[in-house]
Amino acid sequence: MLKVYGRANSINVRKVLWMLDEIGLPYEREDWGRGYRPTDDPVFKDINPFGVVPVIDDGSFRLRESNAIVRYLADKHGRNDLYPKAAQERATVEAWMDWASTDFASGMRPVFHGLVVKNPAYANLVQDGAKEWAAQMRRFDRYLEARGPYVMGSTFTVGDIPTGLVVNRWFAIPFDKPEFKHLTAYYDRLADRPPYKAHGRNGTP
Ligand SMILES: N[C@@H](CCC(=O)N[C@@H](CS)C(=O)NCC(=O)O)C(=O)O
Repeated sequence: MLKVYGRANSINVRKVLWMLDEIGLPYEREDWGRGYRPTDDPVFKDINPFGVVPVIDDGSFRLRESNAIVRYLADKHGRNDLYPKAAQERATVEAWMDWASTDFASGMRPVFHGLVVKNPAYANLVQDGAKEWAAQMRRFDRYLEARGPYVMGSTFTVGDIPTGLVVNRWFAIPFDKPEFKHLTAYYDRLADRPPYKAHGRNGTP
């Protein structure tokens, strides 16, 4: 059976768990990371020398990097509906995944680590992070209005997975934030999917 290494409250592990449920694939999971066994444990360093979760074992094949794992699972299980084969569509989905893990998430990190993890190193960075995050959300809200309802338009794809998890954090972390109508509708629309309710909009920021 496929094995996932990583705590279920990690935003990056949640991408993988969400995808596994989209496919309906059974898996086992081992807790590693903050609050559990540390990722600098020599046992884990052997699993992923870079010391972060998630990692999967699929038979004799081991893979790290959440977005790569999501795409691998889609390909392996023939889910071209979620990860299109055509080069231009595929590249566009990948661009969404890259963006959601970089620009879209960069303001989120200080807000999350400052307010949720309560790491004092982030305390002075929360305000600027919240501003940057809101600017990204405003752009995304406008995009959804013009070209939604999903990142690729009319259909849900793996491009919505990293994006949907950042959006969950936006709503699940209590802080002073602007309201965005189309973003709220996106958050509600994703919640129609049981895998998102299980691993995204599940009460955990
Ligand atoms: N680029 C990596 C980032 C992985 C990452 O930063 N994982 C965090 C959790 S979200 C981690 O392992 N943190 C250390 C810990 O939990 O102890 C990916 O997308 O998989």
